[in-house]
Amino acid sequence: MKLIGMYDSPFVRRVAISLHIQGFTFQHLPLSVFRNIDAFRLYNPLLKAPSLVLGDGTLLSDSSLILDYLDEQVPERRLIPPSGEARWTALRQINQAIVTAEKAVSYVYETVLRPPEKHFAPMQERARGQVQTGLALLDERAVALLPGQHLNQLEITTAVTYRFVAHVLPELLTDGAYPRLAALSAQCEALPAFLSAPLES
Ligand SMILES: N[C@@H](CCC(=O)N[C@@H](CS)C(=O)NCC(=O)O)C(=O)O
Repeated sequence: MKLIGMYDSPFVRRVAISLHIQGFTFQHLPLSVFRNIDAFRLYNPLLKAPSLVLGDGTLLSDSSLILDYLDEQVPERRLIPPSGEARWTALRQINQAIVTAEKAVSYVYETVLRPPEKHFAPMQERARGQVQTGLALLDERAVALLPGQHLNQLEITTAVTYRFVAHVLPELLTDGAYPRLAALSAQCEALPAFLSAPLES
């Protein structure tokens, strides 16, 4: 399996961490969707990260689709419950983390990719506010890990989202703004799976 995309993408990073936790062997190709367009296009003409190329050449793109595929390959090590109320609760909560990460990515696109003369303050403020709202929702239910606890996808995606926001919008996290999230993030970032996919690599 080949995972294409950079770990400064929260979507790529949550897939890499999940692959590690679920015991898959994979090759990581740290190609940027913006700086390595020609090379990236060889794997995915739609230029979306993450892209996962399976052994038979099948391309999977979109982190949720990839994670669903991985869970099906190793049912005994699933990271999202297979069915019922537990599944829908997990998916609903994971979606809040995903949207928070998407809005932080939007903020980067608005402020870094867009040239200064094309900046539009209302869109920047909107994305910032959505990130803050998302973090508050995630913080309400973030719970510290118990020693030796197996991670699930909600914890992985929540921790990856927090770390990404810490990277791109550090000013939102001052003064202990999200204490439960900060504690969960610190615990997760010390784990081998998270260390195997460093955001700044
Ligand atoms: N919902 C998607 C979001 C993926 C995404 O937006 N990835 C960004 C990199 S962080 C990307 O591919 N950007 C290039 C583009 O959208 O053209 C997922 O979960 O995989």
